[in-house]
Amino acid sequence: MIIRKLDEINDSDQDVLAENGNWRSRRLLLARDGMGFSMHDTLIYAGTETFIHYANHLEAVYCIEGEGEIEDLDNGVTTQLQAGTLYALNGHERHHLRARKTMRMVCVFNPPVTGREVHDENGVYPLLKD
Ligand code: 9YT
Repeated sequence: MIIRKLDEINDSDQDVLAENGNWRSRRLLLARDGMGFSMHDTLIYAGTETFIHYANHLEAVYCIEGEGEIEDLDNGVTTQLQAGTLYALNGHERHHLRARKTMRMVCVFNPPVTGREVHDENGVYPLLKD
């Protein structure tokens, strides 16, 4: 069994800040943990807009604090996000993520991220090997 506490992830090498400062991702479970998915406790900072395209991953995101919106650019649909809302990018949708109040999200990735991924210039996480 694996036990993790956010306190031990904070400020470790599993605590990743986006290069543009828009988000911070505390990566609780990674590829090397062998679960088949990774799980992150992520903060999306108030007032930010981030273009994202997970071309190589499926991601489910459950908002537990804050508020904002996701604009699905492939389908032209904008959805308001608040505590209790989940979105799952089962079609690798290109999207804009905007936070009005800092949002805390539980994010699950399949395949799992290995640890240090940040978005490239196309909003994509590369597929990395362990
Ligand atoms: C919700 C979202 O995609 N935020 C960007 C960071 C990412 N979820 C991560 O690596 O935790």
